[in-house]
Amino acid sequence: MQEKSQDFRYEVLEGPLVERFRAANQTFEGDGIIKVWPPGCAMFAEYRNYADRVRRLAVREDDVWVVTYPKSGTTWMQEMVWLLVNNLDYKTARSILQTERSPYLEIGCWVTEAARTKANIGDSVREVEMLKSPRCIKTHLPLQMLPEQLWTVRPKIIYVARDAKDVAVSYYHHHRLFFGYAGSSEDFFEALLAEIVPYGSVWDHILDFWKLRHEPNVMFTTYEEMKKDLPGVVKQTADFLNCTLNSEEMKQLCDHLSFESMKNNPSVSHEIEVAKLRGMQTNINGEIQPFMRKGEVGSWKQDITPEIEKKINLYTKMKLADTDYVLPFTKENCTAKMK
Ligand code: PPS
Repeated sequence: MQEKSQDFRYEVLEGPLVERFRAANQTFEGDGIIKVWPPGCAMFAEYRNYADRVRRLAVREDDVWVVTYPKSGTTWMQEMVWLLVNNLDYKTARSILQTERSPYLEIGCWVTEAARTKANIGDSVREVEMLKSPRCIKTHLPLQMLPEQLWTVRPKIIYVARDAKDVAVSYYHHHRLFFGYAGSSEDFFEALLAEIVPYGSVWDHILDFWKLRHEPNVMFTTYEEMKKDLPGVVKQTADFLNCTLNSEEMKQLCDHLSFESMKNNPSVSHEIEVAKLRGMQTNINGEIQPFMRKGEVGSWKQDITPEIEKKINLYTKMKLADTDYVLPFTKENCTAKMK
């Protein structure tokens, strides 16, 4: 395991909360979770083998980067972007997995190299390096861990934010699905608030990109806006990517991007990838919900207790104090001028 880095310091996290979280995630290996400094972001321990390579990645001018905190509508935006960039090629979109068309830069760090080799999972950074242009790249990395060249080459970057409570619930189910998380949802939410889950603080992640939303190569939108006005976000994204759509094309794309359509489309529903990883999981009680789970705004109300709700509200208030971030998420708020 590489411990030294040109740009980062690593801290193996310890303590009862970390131990409980690590043990509950049955497929976490080795050191489990580390903190990467700067920015002080919790990450899979294996990321030590990726950090410098990601930071030095050769960025291309015609790349399109979809950047999000996990569970914020990444897959949805990736599908929109890939189709816009590839002349609405539905045939390829349906026949080749999205994970190949629009790779997840750092997914290799989910497991150790040995486990990756055993499960026949490739080196994700290498896959991105080998991808033909124009590349559509997915990443959940926070700003300070992204390739340096993003700010010299300046490709298009699309950031999607989602309300922290919906993220929290979706991320909890994600851990059950992908990492065999067998702890309680309360423990998971406490871990999220303590910023010891992979990718750390949802609000720090969002706020860093919120500050960049007026950069000409950055588009900032939200899951909530996509739910409220999908054609509006498709139009905004198409304009951003210099694509034009007639009304028939717009309708067909919005149909393809509907929750029902994506849920029933194995190229994007992640069913195939889940099946590949599920062999590594054991002993999870209760129902495991699919990746395409609910696709709603505000469904957290069914899953978060009033006590946790209060804690998340307080956390949100603290993180948003002294910022000009405006809740609730609306198009107007997203495009509001910085103070
Ligand atoms: S990941 O694993 O971080 O890449 O997940 P991500 O794609 O960011 O987020 C998954 C959540 O997005 C929902 N989703 C959708 N909602 C509405 N419409 C469409 N087409 C759509 N596609 C994905 C998915 O259901 C997850 O949210 P939850 O709340 O868990 O249902």
